Amino acid sequence: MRDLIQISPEVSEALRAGRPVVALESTLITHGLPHPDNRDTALAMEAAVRDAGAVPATIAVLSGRIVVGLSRADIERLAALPPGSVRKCSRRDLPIAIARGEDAALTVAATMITAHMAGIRVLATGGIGGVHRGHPFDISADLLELGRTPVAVVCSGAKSILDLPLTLEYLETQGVPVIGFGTDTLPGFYTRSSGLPVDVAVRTPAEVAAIITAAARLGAGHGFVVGVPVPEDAGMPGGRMEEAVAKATAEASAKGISGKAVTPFLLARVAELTGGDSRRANIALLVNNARVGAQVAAALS
Ligand code: PSU
Ligand code: MN
Repeated sequence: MRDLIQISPEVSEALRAGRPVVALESTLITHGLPHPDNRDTALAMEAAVRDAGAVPATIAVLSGRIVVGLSRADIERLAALPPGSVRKCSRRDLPIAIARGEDAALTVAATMITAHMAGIRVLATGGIGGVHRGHPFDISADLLELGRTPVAVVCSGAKSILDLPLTLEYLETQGVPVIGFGTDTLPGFYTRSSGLPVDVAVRTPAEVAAIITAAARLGAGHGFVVGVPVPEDAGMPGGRMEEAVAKATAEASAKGISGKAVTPFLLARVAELTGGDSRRANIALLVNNARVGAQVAAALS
């Protein structure tokens, strides 16, 4: 097992002692944000987890080995790699990256799988993948993973480049509870609300922990979406965002961009079209979600 997965001493000690640990994904470093924002944001997320009293575990595949708890040097190196030079790994890509001894970045789905292997129950990120607009069969593997792996994903909903009503329908089919943290609607990623109702609105990390604990007692194998709105001062007006998203989506279709390239293309294009405002919102919500993830992990432990 040790040549398959390596858990950093800090993370494994925390897990052994029952102290809170929060998993963080690496795709946002290699595919979600440009250098040096990616490095700064990944380090700021780790700092936010620590400030809230938990241990961060950023996860990637390095030289074909799952590493749970990247070092600062690992994060800096991944962040500086040329865009497109590492594999974006979801469930189906993991065995390929491992067998070939690659360095690879993990999506929410692959981070859930590897966090669960390590015994981590909470993951924080920006937005989960979902059902793509106009392409109802392009469904992120994140949604399937949420249905089968017991990890709570603290996020600001699904990226607003997606079809949010269909994404919620799919989560329902997969049996995934959608919890609103301080909100009764699914957050709209760059905007505080999508206007779509969640399954339950809670105000405290303890309430989230109680639901996760109840699922464990039921023997339920599914995960959770814990939706946290982007902080007030960084959120964007819905109309302006919608315009940029519609334009970027049409461009992606016209250019024939497909598969796992779609999400990175849309994120980058929307940032261009909004003069960087969407990226500022993205960074603010990532750091805030890391903090809330730590609070939930603390309530669970
Ligand atoms: N959230 C962000 N930026 C990102 C992603 C999420 O703020 O880059 C990544 C996550 O890794 C997520 C992936 O799992 O996009 C979804 O990709 P796809 O739609 O191809 O499944
Ligand atoms: Mn897809």
